[in-house]
Amino acid sequence: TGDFSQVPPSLTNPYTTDPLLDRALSRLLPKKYYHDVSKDLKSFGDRIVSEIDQLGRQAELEPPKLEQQDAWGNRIDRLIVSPAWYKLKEIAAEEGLISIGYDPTLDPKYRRIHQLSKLYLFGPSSGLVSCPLAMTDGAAKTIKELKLDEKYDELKYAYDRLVSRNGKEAWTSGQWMTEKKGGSDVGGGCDTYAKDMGNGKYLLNGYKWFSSAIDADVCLTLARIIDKNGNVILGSKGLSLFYLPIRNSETKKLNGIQMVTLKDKLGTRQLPTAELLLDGVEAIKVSDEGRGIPSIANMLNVTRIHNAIASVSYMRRIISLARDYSTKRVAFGRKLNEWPLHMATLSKLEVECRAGLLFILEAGRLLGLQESGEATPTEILNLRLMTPILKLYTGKKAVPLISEGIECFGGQGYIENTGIPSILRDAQVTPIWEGTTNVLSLDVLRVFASNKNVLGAFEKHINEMLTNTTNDESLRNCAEKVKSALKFLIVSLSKLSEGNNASLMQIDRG
Ligand code: MFK
Ligand code: FAD
Repeated sequence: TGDFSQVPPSLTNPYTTDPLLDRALSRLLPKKYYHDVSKDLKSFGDRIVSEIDQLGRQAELEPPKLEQQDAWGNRIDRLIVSPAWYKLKEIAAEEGLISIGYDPTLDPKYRRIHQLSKLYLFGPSSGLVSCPLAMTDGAAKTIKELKLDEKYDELKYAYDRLVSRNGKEAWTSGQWMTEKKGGSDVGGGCDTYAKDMGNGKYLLNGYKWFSSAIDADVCLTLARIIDKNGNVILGSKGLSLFYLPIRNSETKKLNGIQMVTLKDKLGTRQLPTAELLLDGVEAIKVSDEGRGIPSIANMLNVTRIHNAIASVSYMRRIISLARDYSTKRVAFGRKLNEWPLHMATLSKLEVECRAGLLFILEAGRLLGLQESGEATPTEILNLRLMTPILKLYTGKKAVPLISEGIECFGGQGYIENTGIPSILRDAQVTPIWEGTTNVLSLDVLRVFASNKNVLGAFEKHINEMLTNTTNDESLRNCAEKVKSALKFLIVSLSKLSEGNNASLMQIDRG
């Protein structure tokens, strides 16, 4: 008679109901630190359920629009974004989602673990504000690593805002690398040119093909400097890194930028991603000439960790909802969680997701060591090596896992106003942006090719992890098998990267 209605899955505090995070943190953090972090994550988890998740949903339902002209034909490029998006940005600042990673009052060895855990809780409810946060973190890291805050007042001012906890004052940053000719091959594809104005400023002209979170305040981008004879250096060695404010601080007008169009995307619809014409953008050169790519790599290596967080947090969300649903939905006379086959399906997803979370926390641990100055050269190498692997592995796993998770809801998983389909749509970007799987695989080879010690460092790391993990005999046997497989991988990679002079493309062909 149609009078049955299914009890929907409900979102519970993502920290207190996470099956692994709390235990992992109690192992990774000293007791007092763990206590504070745990308290913060618990209250943030409550806020996600009571406030943040609805805002994320609102941002999805009110996608951004671009008004290019006013009624009189004046070019205005007015971006209209959901109020929920701005509120989420404010909450992100207040909650310290960037600042925790840089807060001088916190122990630099552990604060990244805290920050990354918080971002992991935030991800699926964030209305894609996770994207500008990733780039903001990347910009702050670049400023710190290159000591730009010590060299330029403007960058010091920007840094303080990027890491601010004041929701009304905090800034976000963009990351404009991709052009029509190349998003992977940035060196080959970059057609943005920089002219020295002689006053410490450059004027940039070019076209940026994908520019996400275009409501940002500042940006890091790449361009080719035109020398006094009008020549440029081609390839990645011709690129330098530039910092720019997106609007003039007084007039609030766009800084020589035209928003040509907003992209119509499969997912990430909450996120304003624009094509931009750079038509005389005032910018500051912040790297040595020709060192643009290695300089922006500081940003890339951080945004790639954020990407992994996004991938695994989407996995976590779909599994948590599916587990809850399995306690509510009845089929063939039993609740779904009483059917062993359904539980076996969920268990497989759990294993993958938990492995992803541990991998992220390991990256956070190594990043904390690097930033506290306590990392050994081996740990620094391992962080460099693991970052692309973490990003490519979690991104690649997320899409099929979430697809399986959607199937756990049957037909309801396919219905838009459950909010479930957007998880799959949004996750589909994680293997693509911030470097596709193949491009990151080549980055792994780049690391092997550039440093002979990386092989030993990796093996040492694996050995230490296995030694510290367990005394259980069967698990140890299993771990030994994993180790043999990794050894095989290391030896194969070592053979591939033997000729250090070979270009990556040659390695690839090999
Ligand atoms: C929700 C969370 C997620 C947030 C997402 C935020 C939204 C933003 C979305 C974006 O997608 S932003 C754009 C992201 N774009 C990419 O990820 C570009 C993909 N392409 C690559 O990663 C290429 O490998 C790269 C362009 C970086 C380099 O290609 P090349 O031209 O073949 O570089 P080459 O000549 O091998 O290296 C140049 C230098 O950079 C070398 O240093 P040296 O000159 O000192 O030898 C490299 O070692 C160095 N390098 C390259 N990648 C590095 C690196 N150094 C450190 N870390 C790396 N990852
Ligand atoms: P291509 O480089 O054309 O790649 C096509 C295929 O070729 C891929 O499968 C790739 O793996 C493969 N391939 C390429 N080179 C090799 C190789 N050497 N060996 C083997 N396989 C290879 N970029 C920004 O700079 N800023 C942003 O804010 C931003 N936001 C984005 C938002 C969204 C929603 C999306 C989808 C993209 C965004 N991007 C952004 C762009 C993104 O980083 C690029 O699309 C991505 O890096 C891939 O570049 P491409 O599109 O040029 O693909």
